[in-house]
Amino acid sequence: MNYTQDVKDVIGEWGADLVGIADLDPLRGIDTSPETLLDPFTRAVSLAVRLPHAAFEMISDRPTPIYAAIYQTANRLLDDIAFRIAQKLQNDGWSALPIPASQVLDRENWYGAVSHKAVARVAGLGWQGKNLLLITPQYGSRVRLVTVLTDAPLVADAPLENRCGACSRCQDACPAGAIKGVATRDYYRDRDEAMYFDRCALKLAGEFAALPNIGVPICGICIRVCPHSRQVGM
Ligand code: B12
Repeated sequence: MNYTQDVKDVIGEWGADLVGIADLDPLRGIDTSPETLLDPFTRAVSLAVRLPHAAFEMISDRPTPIYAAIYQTANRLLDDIAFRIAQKLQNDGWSALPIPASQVLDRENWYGAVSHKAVARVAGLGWQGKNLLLITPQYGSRVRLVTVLTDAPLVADAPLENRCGACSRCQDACPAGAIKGVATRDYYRDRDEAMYFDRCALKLAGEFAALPNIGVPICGICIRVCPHSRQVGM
């Protein structure tokens, strides 16, 4: 337990706002690239950085250039912290692999190496909301995530219960009409259960990415309207 707490403490000092440990057993069999990605590992360190609240308050019906810049800065920070965690675990005698924060390996079907949200959910950072995003009790969805796979004997955290209830604000606000509003107790088995996925991808990667000074597939509206995101740090 002391080693786990030491690792968590140092990750906090490096700039993470939330950190949890996932047992990888419940995640075996989820889509990964390559398929064998999880095989050498038993645990994942999942961490989140909180995004500036004010950046979301500026968003009305489209992403802003400031949010586009913050998105890229957050990805760099996450990748730096993940690299340092892997370095520390490796120096302590364990194997560790940082997964890039926002790398897309398949631009037709929009997949990364492994879902950071699925890992974060198992690590107890939050639940998977109707907007398909990870919602944390502390900061709602106003966080970005990263994962470090490892075989270090870290003590795993427990998942949290879904707290979306009957809320449909993300569904009502989505500019692509992409959110179905389906409730889940634990997680959506595939993204089509929660979303008309193509509508979201088309809006973000097409129309929004083409806006002046945006250039990346972002939106932020389902994050801004979520009451779990709004109640904090105002
Ligand atoms: C490709 C991608 C996109 C694509 C496709 C998104 C999508 N819905 O899959 C596009 C460009 C459209 C996109 C849009 C957005 N994205 Co994006 N995206 C990614 C990326 C790079 C890969 C996602 C991926 O591989 N998905 C594959 C699907 C199948 O996985 P999944 O939906 O996460 O989870 C599935 C399974 O894992 C399973 N599952 C979930 N939990 C569990 C638990 C267990 C035990 C099991 C067995 C299974 C299981 O259920 C899900 C359905 O199959 C990730 C980074 C990453 N590597 O995770 C960021 C990421 C998901 N994006 C993120 C964000 C914030 C966004 C946007 C809000 C854009 C923005 N920044 O403004 C929108 C939101 C869209 C939405 N509401 O879903 C964040 C989410 C942060 C959070 N708080 O949840 C991530 C994690 C990036 C990051 N480093 O933080 N994104």
